[in-house]
Amino acid sequence: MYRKFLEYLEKELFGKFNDLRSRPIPAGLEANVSNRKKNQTTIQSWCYECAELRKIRYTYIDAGTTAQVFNSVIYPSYRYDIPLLGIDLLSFGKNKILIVLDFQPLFQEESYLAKYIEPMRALREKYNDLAQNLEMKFYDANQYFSKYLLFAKTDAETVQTKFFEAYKDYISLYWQMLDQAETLQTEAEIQKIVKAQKDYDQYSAERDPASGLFNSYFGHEWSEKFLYEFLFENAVPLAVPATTR
Ligand code: BLA
Repeated sequence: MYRKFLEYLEKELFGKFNDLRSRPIPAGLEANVSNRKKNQTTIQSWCYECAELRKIRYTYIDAGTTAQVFNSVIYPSYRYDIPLLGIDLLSFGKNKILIVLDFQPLFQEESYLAKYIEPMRALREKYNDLAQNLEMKFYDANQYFSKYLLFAKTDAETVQTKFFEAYKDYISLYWQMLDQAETLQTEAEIQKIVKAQKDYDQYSAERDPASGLFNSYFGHEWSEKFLYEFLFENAVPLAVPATTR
């Protein structure tokens, strides 16, 4: 269902960044297969880096008609303060399709939003139908999300047509923002970004609505490793009393 989204992102990356190289994924986390449910489920991940982007990761979950998920985060180099590109495309069964696409702001100050989120406004208006102001149950919409995110419950036809157009437009705008980004000059400015990206990982690892899904397919141990050693590797697992481990 979302393969063409993965392929498009991959082609863009390889076409645009000639220094793109694989970034290691910890052993055992690149892929897994589960037979716990009625459909065999596979999960596969890819990870790259280049001078401008310190971590580009994407994951595909394929449980046949039961579930299809494409999830990706692009983390810019610490020398840039631009938002992360976040993509989460989900499909469960026939009728539950959820798409989320955003430039995820590292800060919520007015000046930051004016610089990096306002440029999304025209696209958000163009794709108004895909921005449904749905309520968030897991995340806080005011942290690491922008007001111009695309977030919609939709159907397969819309995903392949209108949303694919939106996806290409948002990615193109993201590359433009990256091309125009000025490099931070002082160590203090850079350390502020290191911390902000780390905070994003911590927040995301703790809230991730997928952890239940990973647990049910791949077990708790694998899922925790996947979350804390790959998806959000700069997050530190919360201390759990030894007796409940
Ligand atoms: C929701 N994302 C979800 C849900 C799942 C995932 C299972 C809940 C769907 C539901 O039943 O309502 C799945 N999240 C994943 C998977 C991974 C993951 C498979 O991290 C990792 C492989 N989520 C992101 C990113 C964004 C994002 C980068 O990982 C940013 C665009 C957004 N996902 C996002 C939002 C929701 C969601 C906003 C709705 C959550 C809510 O209601 O609070």
